[in-house]
Amino acid sequence: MTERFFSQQNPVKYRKGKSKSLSFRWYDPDREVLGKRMEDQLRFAACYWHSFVWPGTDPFGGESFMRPWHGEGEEMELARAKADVAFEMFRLLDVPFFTFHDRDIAPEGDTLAESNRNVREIGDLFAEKMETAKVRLLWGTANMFSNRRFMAGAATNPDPEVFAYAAAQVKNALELTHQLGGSNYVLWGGREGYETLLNTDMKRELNQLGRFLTMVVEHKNKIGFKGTILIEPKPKEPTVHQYDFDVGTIYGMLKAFDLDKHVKINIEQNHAILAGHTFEHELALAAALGILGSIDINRGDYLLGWDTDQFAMNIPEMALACYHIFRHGGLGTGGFNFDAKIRRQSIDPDDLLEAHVGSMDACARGLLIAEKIINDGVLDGVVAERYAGWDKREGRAILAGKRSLDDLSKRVLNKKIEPQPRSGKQEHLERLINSYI
Ligand code: XUL
Ligand code: CO
Repeated sequence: MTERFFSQQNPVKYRKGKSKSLSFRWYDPDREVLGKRMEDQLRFAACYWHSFVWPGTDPFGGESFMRPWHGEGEEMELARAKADVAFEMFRLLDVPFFTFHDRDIAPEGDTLAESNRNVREIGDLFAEKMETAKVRLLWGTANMFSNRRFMAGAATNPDPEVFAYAAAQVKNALELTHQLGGSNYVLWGGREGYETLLNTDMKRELNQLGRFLTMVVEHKNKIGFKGTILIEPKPKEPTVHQYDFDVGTIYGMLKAFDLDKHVKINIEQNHAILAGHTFEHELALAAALGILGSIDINRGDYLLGWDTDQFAMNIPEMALACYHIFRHGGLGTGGFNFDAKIRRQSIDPDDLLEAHVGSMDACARGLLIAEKIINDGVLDGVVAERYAGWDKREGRAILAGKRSLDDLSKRVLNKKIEPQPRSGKQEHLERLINSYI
């Protein structure tokens, strides 16, 4: 199945200038950018679920891709065939990382014991393939949202038996991630939210979520997993209101449960938009709070109100995102994970390659633009100048808690202080940034 799935035989390469064959125009893994190889800065990952699990359905239509491993057959055989094609795609794209949910890689059994065994069996196959493949695991995660047992949430379920089941599932997925040398473990709160307040005790559910996250961190330490635990915010969908709403909400939650030193955030572009933010807002806030961990790179359709998870192709957007990521030194153990799906009509296997290559190029070009903006310090100077007063004696004293309302009132009244407004220079800066793009 592997040989015949993609028409391409050899890994996609960087080629200078225009080329008719599928090649990278901007993504040049060995090129040094901001002190590291481009490949080591961007740390691209291809995801298992959208590329190999999703069959092309939408709310109005069924399967459109008709992949061979979605047909009739023994389920574990099909899972192995799917793994062969997945690793073939990782090789052709020359991506350094991949990501998966437990349920993406192996069929669910009649009991959790059987499901766990299936997942571990395919995990062993991954380990075997990874001995000779270049690809590494960026992160693993558990799917605790597809099965109907999770319809009222996993950790935030009103039934403690569902909480326990979710805990047992995460233990298996976290241990497999550790076994495969994963750099991170992700928790996206699939159905950790509510549909209606009429049947919901929010205080209990939030406490349950805090307890669950604490147990994950405790188990990570127990097994000696050195990767980062990441939470992925999303404001809504599938539930009406999700508890992991956005970066700010998660930060508050982590503080409340004393987890802010142990957990970071995986920010997804399309989730930021659904929360009414820009991607840059979420990136800049997480960086400012010291909890920027990794990103799921994709884009929404600005005309549709749901999570379309399209491949990110907009270079100016990527440039500004890269600016916020790399001016703070990059993503550490994180990376750029393509939590992105081809459109339902892109039914040719090679469309998967086209999509990843196009988006890797858009990100690479964004990074190169960001490098120039960072190196020239264009924005740094303006921002530093704007806040300069806070670095002077009086500004520092206020922030250090050395001034009271009385003190400040006296000072303003005695010195007859009348602050002078200054321009925010927005259009000047927009013009400047455009000159880099
Ligand atoms: C859902 C989503 C997930 C997470 C992993 O919107 O983004 O695929 O990335 O569970
Ligand atoms: Co995601």
